[in-house]
Amino acid sequence: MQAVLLAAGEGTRIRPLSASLPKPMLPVADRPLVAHAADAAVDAGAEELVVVVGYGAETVRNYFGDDYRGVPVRYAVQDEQAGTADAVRAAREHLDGAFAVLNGDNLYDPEAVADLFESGPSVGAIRVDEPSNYGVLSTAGDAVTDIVEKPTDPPTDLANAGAYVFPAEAREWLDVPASERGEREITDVLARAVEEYDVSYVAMDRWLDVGRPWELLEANEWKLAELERDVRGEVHDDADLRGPVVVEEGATIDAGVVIEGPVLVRAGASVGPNAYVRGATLLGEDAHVGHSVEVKNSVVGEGSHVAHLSYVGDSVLGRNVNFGAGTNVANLRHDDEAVKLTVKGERISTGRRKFGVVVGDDAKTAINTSLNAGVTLSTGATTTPGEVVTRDR
Ligand code: TTP
Repeated sequence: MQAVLLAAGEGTRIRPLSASLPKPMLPVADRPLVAHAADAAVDAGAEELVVVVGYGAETVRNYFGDDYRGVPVRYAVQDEQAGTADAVRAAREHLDGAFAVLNGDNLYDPEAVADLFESGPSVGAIRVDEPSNYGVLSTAGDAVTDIVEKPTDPPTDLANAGAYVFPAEAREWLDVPASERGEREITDVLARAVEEYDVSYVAMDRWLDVGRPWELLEANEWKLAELERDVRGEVHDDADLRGPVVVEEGATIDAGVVIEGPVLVRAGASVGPNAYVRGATLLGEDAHVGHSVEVKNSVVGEGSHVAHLSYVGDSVLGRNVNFGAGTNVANLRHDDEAVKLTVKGERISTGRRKFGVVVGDDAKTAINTSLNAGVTLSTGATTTPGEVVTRDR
């Protein structure tokens, strides 16, 4: 079976992190977000991947090439992000037979994806506490009888997890009209499948839709927790690596460093001397964490430097960020309320008691900058020495 991966979106809600990389290419442990969905598809037996690209298409193509783990890869270009059904329509000419569709920005339970591929036509589902925020499945036994968007009176607690196997005929059903929010939705194609076929659902144990910056952190928490200790880089005798720590070949850990897993130090990254890195943390390729720096539960993007006397907690730093000496991040409010973050101009609760900052690519902080919890620094932003930053910039 072919698997269509939807990876044409920019990820406007995850800005500024998506400035130079489309959201599906943001790092989750040792690979881009979309590669986790590709892995689930390949492990489930996909014979071909059809990747729908648009925003940042080249980075996606460069990553997968024309073969991913022995499975041929083709591309379809969606020029305008007109909806998920429209994205699959862009791939239509490549489709031949029953096909699967996975979102390139979702993390799936891989075993459930394998079940889904075996039991098509089918849809992945996740049990949620507040179904009225989701597309909800009506069911009779294992069969889906309907799908309702954000119902006030949800028929079940089974939310649509954005993973589908469609019958070959669905290729002809992709020209659905735009929905109320103006997008051509794949769920309307699913509704047609439910009318004409027996569609089963497969409940996933775990699922995550990465839309906002803190969900990228959550995605890394999930995938870094699956790490097994593997140390290939250069580690000084006086460094102390505890638990599931991965140090890739070409990374260096200097004297006096303590690392408590799960932590992944990617190729070319360097830590120390005298640094403390706590899980779940990803230090991207060529990142540097230097003397007297503590990094906890964070993503430090490729080429970013936190070189001296700093604290970074529960934060996401993009690529080539530079934190000046003494830059400190607050990650907890004194009233113990969940930290809020700006998403498309609106302050939204992250639902997390601990959350630090989001820093766009190429941003630079001056010495002794204090960054308040929930602050976003945009791409290339700078601060002045000693500044206390309490608002986004
Ligand atoms: P969304 O998360 O709804 O959209 P997005 O990725 O553009 O993000 P944002 O809302 O923050 O701007 O998309 C779900 C998945 O489908 C995601 O993997 C991107 C993909 N997609 C397309 O490929 N084409 C489209 O037209 C749309 C709407 C989504």
